[in-house]
Amino acid sequence: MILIGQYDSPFVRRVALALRFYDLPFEHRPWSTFGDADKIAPLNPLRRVPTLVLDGGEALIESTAILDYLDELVGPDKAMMAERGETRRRQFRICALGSGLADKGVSLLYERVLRKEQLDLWVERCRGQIGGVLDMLEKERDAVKTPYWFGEQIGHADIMIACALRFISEAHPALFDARYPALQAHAAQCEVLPPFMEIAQWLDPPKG
Ligand SMILES: N[C@@H](CCC(=O)N[C@@H](CS)C(=O)NCC(=O)O)C(=O)O
Repeated sequence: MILIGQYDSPFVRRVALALRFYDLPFEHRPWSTFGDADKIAPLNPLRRVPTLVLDGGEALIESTAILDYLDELVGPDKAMMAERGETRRRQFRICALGSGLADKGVSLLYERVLRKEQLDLWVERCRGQIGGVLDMLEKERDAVKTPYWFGEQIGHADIMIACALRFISEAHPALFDARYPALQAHAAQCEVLPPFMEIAQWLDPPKG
């Protein structure tokens, strides 16, 4: 398998981390969505990452869909997400809040680096959405009594949140601060794990 995209993307990173936690070998092509768009386009006309190219040449897109494939590959005993039922729904909700948080962080970053003049309406909306999600996640993480969000083992939800938090803290440091001690502890706990230390890249934003 070939994973396309740089590890400063929270979405690419969550996929790379799942591959590592599952011990699935992969090649990495750290192509930039802007600088290497022409190389990505034949595989994914959206020119977005992550894109995961399977051994037969099929290209999977969207981190959630890619993880769904990987979960199927490793089987339900090893998968970092429940197979069905209420736990799966709750896990998907946390993943969705985390990926939405990352999405809004990316939008806000693009607004800053790609536009000559920022649109206040959009900036304020993104900031409000990021703050709202962080407030909700902080309360919920604080109430969790197990080491990870859904028990003793790390799962996709933990990884997504940690990847989103690192991205927000690098792209928008003023938005993720001491108001969020439970989330800061969650991020710190994940970032010291060997796969997180290995699969990491300082943010390198696109240039306008
Ligand atoms: N929902 C997508 C989001 C992926 C995404 O936003 N990737 C960014 C990099 S962090 C990207 O490709 N940006 C270029 C673009 O959207 O044009 C996923 O989960 O895979």
